[in-house]
Amino acid sequence: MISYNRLMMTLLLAGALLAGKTVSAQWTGPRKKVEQRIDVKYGPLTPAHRTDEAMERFRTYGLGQFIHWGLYAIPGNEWEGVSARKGAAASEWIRTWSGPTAPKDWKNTYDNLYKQFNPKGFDAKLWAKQAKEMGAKYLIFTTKHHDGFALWPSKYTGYTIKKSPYKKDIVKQVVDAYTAEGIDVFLYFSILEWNNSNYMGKAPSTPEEKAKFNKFLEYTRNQLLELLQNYPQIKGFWFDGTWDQSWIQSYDFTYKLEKELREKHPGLIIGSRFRNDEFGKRHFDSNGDMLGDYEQGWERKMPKEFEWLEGRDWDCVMTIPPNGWGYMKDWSGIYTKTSDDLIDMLMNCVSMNGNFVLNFGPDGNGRMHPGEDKLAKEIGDWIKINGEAVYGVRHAGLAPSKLGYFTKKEDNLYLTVFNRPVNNIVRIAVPKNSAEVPVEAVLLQNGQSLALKRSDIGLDLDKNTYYDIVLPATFSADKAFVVKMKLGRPKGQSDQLMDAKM
Ligand code: JFZ
Repeated sequence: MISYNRLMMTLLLAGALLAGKTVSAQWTGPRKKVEQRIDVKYGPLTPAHRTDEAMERFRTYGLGQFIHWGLYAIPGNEWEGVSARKGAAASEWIRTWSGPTAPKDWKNTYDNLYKQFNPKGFDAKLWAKQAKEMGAKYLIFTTKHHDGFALWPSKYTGYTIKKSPYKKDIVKQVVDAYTAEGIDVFLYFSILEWNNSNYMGKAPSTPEEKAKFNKFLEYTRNQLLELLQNYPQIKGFWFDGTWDQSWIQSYDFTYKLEKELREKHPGLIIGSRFRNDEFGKRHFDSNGDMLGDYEQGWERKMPKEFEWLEGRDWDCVMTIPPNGWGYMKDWSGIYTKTSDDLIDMLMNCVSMNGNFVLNFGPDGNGRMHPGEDKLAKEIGDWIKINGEAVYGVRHAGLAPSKLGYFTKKEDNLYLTVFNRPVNNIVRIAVPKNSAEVPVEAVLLQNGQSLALKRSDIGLDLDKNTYYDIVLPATFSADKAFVVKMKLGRPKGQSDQLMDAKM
């Protein structure tokens, strides 16, 4: 059976190949250096590393929540007892269901789902409260996914929440509720639309096509300005569906639009998935300069090495099932990530200066999946104890440890231990010339002080000094735990080891 992931990538790749273009950055290694810089007119509009308040705040989030909600929540990846797993790339892609398992006249059924969208159990305040309890500092919420259905009463299309029996503005309720909880809101917005007659995937060529697509571009601009006007509290946009040639060829329009959005909304944060340069280079322009404020390509994946990031800001958005962002009623027969998996990913991200964004897909009634409720609670319980190692921290500048992940804040160093050593010695390797070394250690969860000593283990050519922290044999933990260290000046030299003469 072909996996969702493979199917999704196949679809994306097929689209790109049909359009005669190669797929750019795949986030599988360090970026290639550009040999010679060329003149790029449609490059970045913002500095590679913004230092304003909004962006500094982005760097402290640590954990975010993604919510995919729309008409696809009604089927929940199945229809009349038949699973869409074999026929659609992901639950929120269910409109594209095809092949032998697809229901008859499925697209038409899907396009009429709005007539039954009436989530009586929806309470934005409950979601926001849960997100707060989980420890999320920002939310990315789908205002409109690829099906084009707007969860706000947009003036620019008839295909909105207003036409549903529910009627009320969902985006407003979500923005207000999360903002009231002190959680920053970012709006997910898909450019591509599957059933908008003015949209096309290929670059428009005839005058008729060009006129049509220009209408679509104007519509996109109107909707984005409308969102900024309606929900002025938002901190940014999370763009998607920007890979088609029609959009790629509209680089002059998208450049001006980004400029306009930023002018209208100072501090606005936009990721690298919004636009491309005049040579069709997405995420990074032809000179390798990032387009947008943070790297938006770490989707269901993470950099293996901190160095690959070259200091850039980034987020990692993650599903609980292998793939599938919208509601999936049936979680059986697939691996769904555990809170240990997710906390591991969270710490991996923050140890490399990234934010980890966990996706939820509420059902057609507005309720989270019971599995999501459970995970939110478990993550929240863990973060309440260990949050100090998560928020506002930076990469520690130490070589990765096999035991877990380092994070750092001022003169505090944290090691979140996922792999407890059998000898109970948490060994921290610090380069010999370090001005700062661990001088004190405690268990973050209860403040218990831990014995710490320096060990020169006598490895020839070793450039490190080791600080050994002893875990009490009586200490037991069934989840990851954090060793918090104070950093200070090294205390004098160790005794000279007897050197062999060779
Ligand atoms: C997109 C959407 O198609 C999907 O439904 C979901 O909303 C997700 C967050 O974003 O899917 C993508 C987009 C880009 C890549 C992979 C999946 N990519 O660049 O690897």
